[in-house]
Amino acid sequence: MHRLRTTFARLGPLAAAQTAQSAPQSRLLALEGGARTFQPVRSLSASVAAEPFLNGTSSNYVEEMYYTWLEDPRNVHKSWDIFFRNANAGAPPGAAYQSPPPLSGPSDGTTGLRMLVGAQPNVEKLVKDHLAVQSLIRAYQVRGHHIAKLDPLGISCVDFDDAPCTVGFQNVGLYGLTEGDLDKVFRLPASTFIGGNASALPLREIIRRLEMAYCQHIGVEFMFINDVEQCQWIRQKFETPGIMQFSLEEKRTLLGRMIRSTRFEEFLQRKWSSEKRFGLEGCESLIPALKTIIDRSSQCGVESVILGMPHRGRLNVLANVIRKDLDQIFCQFDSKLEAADEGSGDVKYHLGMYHRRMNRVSDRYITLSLMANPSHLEAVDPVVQGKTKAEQFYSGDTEGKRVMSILLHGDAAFAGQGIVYETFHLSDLPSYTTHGTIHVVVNNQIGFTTDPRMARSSPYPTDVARVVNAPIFHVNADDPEAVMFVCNVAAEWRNTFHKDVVVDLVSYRRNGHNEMDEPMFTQPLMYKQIKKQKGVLQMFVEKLVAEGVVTTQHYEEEVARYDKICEDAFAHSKDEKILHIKHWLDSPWPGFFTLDGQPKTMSCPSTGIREDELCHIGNIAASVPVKDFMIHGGLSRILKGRADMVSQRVCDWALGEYMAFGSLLKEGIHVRLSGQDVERGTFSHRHHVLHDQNVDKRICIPMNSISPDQAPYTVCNSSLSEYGVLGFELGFAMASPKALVLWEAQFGDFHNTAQCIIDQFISSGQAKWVRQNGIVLLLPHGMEGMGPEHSSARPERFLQMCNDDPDVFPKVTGDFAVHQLYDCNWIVANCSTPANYFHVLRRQILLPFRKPLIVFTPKSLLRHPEAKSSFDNMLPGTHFQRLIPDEGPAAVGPQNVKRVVFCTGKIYYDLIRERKSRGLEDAVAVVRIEQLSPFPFDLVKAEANRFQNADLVWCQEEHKNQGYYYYVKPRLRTTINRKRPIWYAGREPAAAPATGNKHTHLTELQRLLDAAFDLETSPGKL
Ligand SMILES: Cc1ncc(C[n+]2csc(CCOP(=O)(O)OP(=O)(O)O)c2C)c(N)n1
Ligand SMILES: [Mg+2]
Repeated sequence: MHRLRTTFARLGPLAAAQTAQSAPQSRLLALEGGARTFQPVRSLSASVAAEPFLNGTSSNYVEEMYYTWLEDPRNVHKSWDIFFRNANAGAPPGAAYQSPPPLSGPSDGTTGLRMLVGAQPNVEKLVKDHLAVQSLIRAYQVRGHHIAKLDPLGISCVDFDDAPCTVGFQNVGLYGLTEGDLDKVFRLPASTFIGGNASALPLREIIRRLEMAYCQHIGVEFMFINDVEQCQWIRQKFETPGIMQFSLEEKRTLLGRMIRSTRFEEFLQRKWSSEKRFGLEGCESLIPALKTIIDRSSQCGVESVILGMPHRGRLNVLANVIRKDLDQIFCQFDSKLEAADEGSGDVKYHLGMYHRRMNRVSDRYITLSLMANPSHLEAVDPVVQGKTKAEQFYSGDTEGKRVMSILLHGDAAFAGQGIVYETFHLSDLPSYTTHGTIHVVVNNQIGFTTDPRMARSSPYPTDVARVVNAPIFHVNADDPEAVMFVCNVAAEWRNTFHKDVVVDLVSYRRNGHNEMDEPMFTQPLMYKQIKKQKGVLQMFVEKLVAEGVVTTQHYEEEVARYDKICEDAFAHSKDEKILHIKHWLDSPWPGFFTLDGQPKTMSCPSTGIREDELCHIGNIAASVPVKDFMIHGGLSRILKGRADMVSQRVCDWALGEYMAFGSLLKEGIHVRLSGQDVERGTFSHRHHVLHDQNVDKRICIPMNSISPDQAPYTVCNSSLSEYGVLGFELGFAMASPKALVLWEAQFGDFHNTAQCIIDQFISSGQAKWVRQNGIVLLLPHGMEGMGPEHSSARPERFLQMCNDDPDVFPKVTGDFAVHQLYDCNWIVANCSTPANYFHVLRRQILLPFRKPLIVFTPKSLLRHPEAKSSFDNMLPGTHFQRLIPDEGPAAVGPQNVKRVVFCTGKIYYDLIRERKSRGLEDAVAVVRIEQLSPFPFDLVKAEANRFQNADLVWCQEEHKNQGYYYYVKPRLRTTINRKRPIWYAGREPAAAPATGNKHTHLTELQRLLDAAFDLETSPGKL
């Protein structure tokens, strides 16, 4: 909104000028400022001889006279007035000039002078011509890219909806100009830089320069940008005559980079001709493009660059941009090498990398990291953004001057994947901005076998970037100098405006989708053309030799030198005996592990805290630590309720969370909670950000007032995105192990739109890429009669992906709980008490390693009078309870217990209510499994053994094909060694997670409670 207003104000004067059509022409011209044509000058060349006072040296003076006359003819001497009237009226050479009247002549000053024609009609023509030229210039700026020679193959199918071309010499008629106007001189408007030092040019030259700027190998899309200053900046970068020139040194460096890029792929092709590598052939200039961006950014002060990219050209980027040792890359091709690390590992074109080195161009150190990523195209985009944001945050880089990201994209994926759009929409949000990302599209005009006509509905693959006003630089990738030029501009843009920018490398794909793939099946004509296409390196070196920049001999020596580097590395790679995925780590955590990458201990201290700390944090949670701050009356009651709880030494869910966050902050751990409406909390229970009821935008975050040396607390409402925001937070959590990063879904079921992040990164990231991550997912879950949506966070899906073996009872030795956690791929918990929630959050940080944590969180329990915890359960010595045994009468006389009902989460409260109403408190024990995965085999076994005479029941409120049933069933059976039957009390299988009918909901609930407590009949067998 703020931006819109600014834009409107800036557009103001222009709008006024546009509506001033009825004003006298002279005034109109004056309003247009410098945008004026000067007809006498354009007739100069023809009339110099006839009107000798018009010559090169007097032209400035004549021009000034002319403009003064335009503003008001009375401001100049009568002789000039007559001259300009006649000239404008089209007087032939020599006829416009009349001798000045005598100074003592008649007062009107015109007597005796020959006025050829009235000035009015020709001033109109003058205005029209000037506007026409201005429109033409603008047309080039807006649409020049339509006719730029972007496609190296010359077969481009960019579809502009058959809109006719509006630029070019042949189209001047569209603007009311004629061929005869081409040699007339026009004053240039302030909105162009094509003149250089000249303020006026003949129309022919204007067009020529515009064609040079906008219609060669670079197509610039930027005129949709709302900010006038930004548009001017771009115009200056592309229009200034002679701006695209490089020194000999720069050209030679560029050649060297092209050699490396090209010969690297050729080397791999020679050595491993039948291996998939997703080579870069056809877009080799990607390597100099990235190197140029990095060099320029480094010169501008950037110290760390985080890259995300898909498969195409990845090995080349690792080798020639990040500078991974070539032997390390080559040994990845050796199928006989054994893996040194646990886990699945990943294919070579998905692995990441981290490297710090000196940048030779800037003479400064720079850290480059390429994030490991799954095959799912574009999924890594938000992850890169999150990691970049975190690095900026932890290094105090509030404006993104030192840390930046570069994202690479394929043309088909950039247009097709919605996550690209979600990521763009994070780019300018205060808690998510990385202050500008440089996007580079490897636009090879094909996606696997699909050509752009079938792959997108927009003309360019890059149109999605327009939503955030990012300028888009299309460039013919067969022109390395043009590529280098736009990459420099892109880096400067990012450094100047700290906004996103796109470089679209229009190229082709010389091979099929991979090296084994036959492209002629589906794109025969395109590939016939490609076969004829000379390689970009060859064309470039021919050009440089012709220009005298290098000799053929120099070129050949350079090629031989690089080939030898590859050969030597290949020889070394044979010495490698074992593959270390650890060498491909993209986010090291220095100091967190031992030098061998192991946890420093294998135990976890108590997660409880002192009573005075609980009270202090509780009181902060109940206060408004800012003077004269008026909060809402309803909130005052909530805060008062918190204060009462503190005095009674109890916590509800929100206060338990407060205690966990507050205590970690006090211990120097940064806490970041992100998601939709998390500041208040979907269920209006959290209220971490208070709003002054009288002052707009005045807010207060009491969590940041816990202690003067605490770590900062970040709580941020996110955009309405799950995929993008969860990916972002995952990336944020990757940067440091000393932070608790949480993402909360509005309702648990919405996590399914982020499934890709969960499947490809969270559940399997460590196994694939040996990197750990302690992200926490908070997923509101529970069957509360609210219908099929909003009820289930789909625990079954998370549990299905757990890696603990259901059929093997583990060895219980040492600190079993910690070892189990170390071995698991993630932790799944369903806490039934605020204290346990408090402990599980704190344990995330106090563990000597990091694992993702999935917590199913309550809705109605947030306000349930019994869902409260005493401070006693949070004091030093206490810890997270993986299982909460029955502590009532059943525990006192276990031999009398007839049934043990195992359950998890909210159903516990329904069960104990029902048990009480049936008077079965000593006959039925209710045991809560709080940590579902890794499964607490040891504790479940102890409970089963305790109640030897009881039958065993698994009770859940979810439908049988959902919830926990299929996960706990084999594990319970393994625990009791299949010696006792276990029964099931729960809902029948169903397609939808819950009924939409309240009555049915209650009937179903009662039925499952009946099944759980009817001791005479056994429910269905598990
Ligand atoms: C989300 C997703 N869907 C489908 C695929 C399968 N796939 C792999 S590469 C590819 C084509 C990608 O085309 P483009 O983005 O233009 O990149 P290019 O391969 O041309 O470099 C497809 C469809 C994938 N990897 N990820
Ligand atoms: Mg493509």
